[in-house]
Amino acid sequence: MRKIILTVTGMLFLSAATTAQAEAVNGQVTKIDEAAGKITIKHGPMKKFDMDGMTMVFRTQEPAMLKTVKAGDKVKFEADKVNGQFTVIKIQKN
Ligand SMILES: [Cu+2]
Repeated sequence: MRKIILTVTGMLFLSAATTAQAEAVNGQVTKIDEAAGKITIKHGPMKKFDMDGMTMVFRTQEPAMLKTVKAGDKVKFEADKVNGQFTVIKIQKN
C-alpha cells in the first residue's frame, strides 16, 4: 500500500512539472500595438496548442504588460485561449 501511495505522488509531481514546463514559451517580440492591446511574438513551439514556432499576434490580458517589453526583446511568456483568442497571460524579459 505504501508503495502505491508513493507511486501516485510521484506521478502527480511529474504531471505538474510537465504542465508548468509546457506553459513557458520562448519568443521574441517583433511588434507592440499598445492602442489595440496586442503584441506580435515570434514564438517557439507551444505544446499546449500543438503549435510549431511561428510569428503571430496575441491579445494581452492586461495592456500594462506592453509597457514592460519592447520590439526586439527576447521573452518567456505564457499564453492561453481567452474567448477563443490567443492571449498572453504572463510575459517576462529574458
Ligand atoms: Cu503561433
